[in-house]
Amino acid sequence: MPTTLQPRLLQRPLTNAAAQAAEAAAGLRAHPARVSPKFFYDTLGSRLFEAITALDEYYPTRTEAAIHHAHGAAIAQAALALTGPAPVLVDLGAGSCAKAARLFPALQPRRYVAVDIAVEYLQDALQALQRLHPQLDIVGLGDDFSARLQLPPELVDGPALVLYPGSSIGNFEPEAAAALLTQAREAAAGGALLIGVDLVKPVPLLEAAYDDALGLTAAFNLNLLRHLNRRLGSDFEPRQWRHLARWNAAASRVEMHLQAREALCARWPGGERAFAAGETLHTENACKWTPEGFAALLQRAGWRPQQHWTDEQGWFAVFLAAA
Ligand code: AVJ
Repeated sequence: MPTTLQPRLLQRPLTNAAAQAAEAAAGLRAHPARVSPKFFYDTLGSRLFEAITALDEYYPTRTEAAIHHAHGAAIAQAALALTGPAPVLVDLGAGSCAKAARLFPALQPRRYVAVDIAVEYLQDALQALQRLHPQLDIVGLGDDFSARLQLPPELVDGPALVLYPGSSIGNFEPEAAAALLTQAREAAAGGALLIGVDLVKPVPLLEAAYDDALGLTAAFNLNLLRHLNRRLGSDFEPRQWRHLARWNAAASRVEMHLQAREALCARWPGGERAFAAGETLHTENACKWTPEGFAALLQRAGWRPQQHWTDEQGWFAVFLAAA
């Protein structure tokens, strides 16, 4: 029998259930009400997102994959030139880990550190990955890095390649995005960043990507209410809400909201929130960038942008930056 490693799973005490429930309750009580998009990602939410990535309307995942397919060798070579051989690969919001796994052959990482808020989904993905790569040192970190990204120093014992694919950076408004990217630079220990960024494009394409014909995105958005019910002990009834997605031109972002179909009141231990008919709960921002704007954001966070790759239509970009 060959020796096989087991993925190690570390859970941050920071990702403390009570703190997250208090954060959700504070957002619900605010006017207008808002809840962080991180509350999409219980196990079902992670699965629904995975299904969204297969939709015709949802172009980001396949467009980013096509960029990696077309330029994979150049991207890996340029990244390794910054980190040195056999880097630690840090994957932020790893989810199914599929994007990182496709980079393993070219990068030959010495360790794969996968960070995600949905711990159980991450654990399942890592167990499957460990079977495919029995000799690779795999570490799962259950963490909410939206508050603060800080990796256990023993995991990054040399220049790391930080991977932040899928344009998840779009969930952060420019200020918060700069702060997270600054923390990512500190976490890279002199290495590099490979990050996927969704670009500004015609509004009908953007709105369709967040409001698909099958209603998967609507289900993904409504599932946040079920997740809150479990985390907070609230009594939201998803049938009382409708999914909204709209482009906010001034802020260059697609916004998702849940809109109350009727007057209602949600209650949870220690609080309640009444919603008028038509009132909204803001659940997500998906900020869209120009290549110039994103290069400037990287610089603001102390990164040195090296180069970026896009698809033919200029819909999505993959940026490489040096710490
Ligand atoms: C995982 C944050 C990149 O904003 O496109 C998909 C999440 N929301 N459909 C995105 C999402 C609605 C997705 N990210």
